[in-house]
Amino acid sequence: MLFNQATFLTSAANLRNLPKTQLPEIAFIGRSNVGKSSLINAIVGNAKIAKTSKTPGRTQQINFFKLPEFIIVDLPGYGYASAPIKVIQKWQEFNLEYIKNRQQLKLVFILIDSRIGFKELDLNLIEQLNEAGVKCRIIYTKVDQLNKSEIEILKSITTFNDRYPLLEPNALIASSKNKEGIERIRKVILHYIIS
Ligand SMILES: Nc1nc2c(ncn2[C@@H]2O[C@H](COP(=O)(O)OP(=O)(O)OP(=O)(O)O)[C@@H](O)[C@H]2O)c(=O)[nH]1
Ligand SMILES: [Mg+2]
Repeated sequence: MLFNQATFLTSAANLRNLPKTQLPEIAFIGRSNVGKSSLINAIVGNAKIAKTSKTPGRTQQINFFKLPEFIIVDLPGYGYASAPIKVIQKWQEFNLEYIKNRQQLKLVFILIDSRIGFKELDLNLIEQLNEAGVKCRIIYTKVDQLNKSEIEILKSITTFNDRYPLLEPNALIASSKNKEGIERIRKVILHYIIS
């Protein structure tokens, strides 16, 4: 299967170091500790490819993972992180520079911790993605912490789309722990890299 052929390609801390490929890219962004790196590992079926941590702010550069036909991008988290505020602001500026300048970026998954919900920074991000003309889609993470009816409620949420036309209406759900929702996310990725 295509997904388990992922390999680490490179890390970048500024625009000059972005990999010079034309392959389509799918990026994952969200608050620190929301589960971005864990989700990437679950999607590619390799628990060690993206470094995960209990300490928020683990991913401090943009990490690129290469698959045969596309690239998965792990973006540094925003919100709280165990790093000085100036350093965090720098990652955020770089995240936005990447998002605004990357021609081959097909979709940004915005991860929201299903137990916490949306924060102001998440809404700011959706706004900025819309201004940049980049499609985005919500994934609620860590749904292994919810019961069935709470999960059903999350799946039925289709808000914000009238305000943010580039936000795809149907949110996805995921658990890196019990792998719920992972196959669906793989299908969605394949859809966007060919569109
Ligand atoms: N219960 C549960 N915990 C999870 C899940 N995914 C991640 N975690 C935990 O959440 C913590 C953060 O996970 P990461 O994948 O490192 O989060 P991240 O968003 O990459 O964090 P930064 O790189 O710091 O921005 C770790 O302790 C993980 O074990 C999940 O699906 N379920
Ligand atoms: Mg990470």
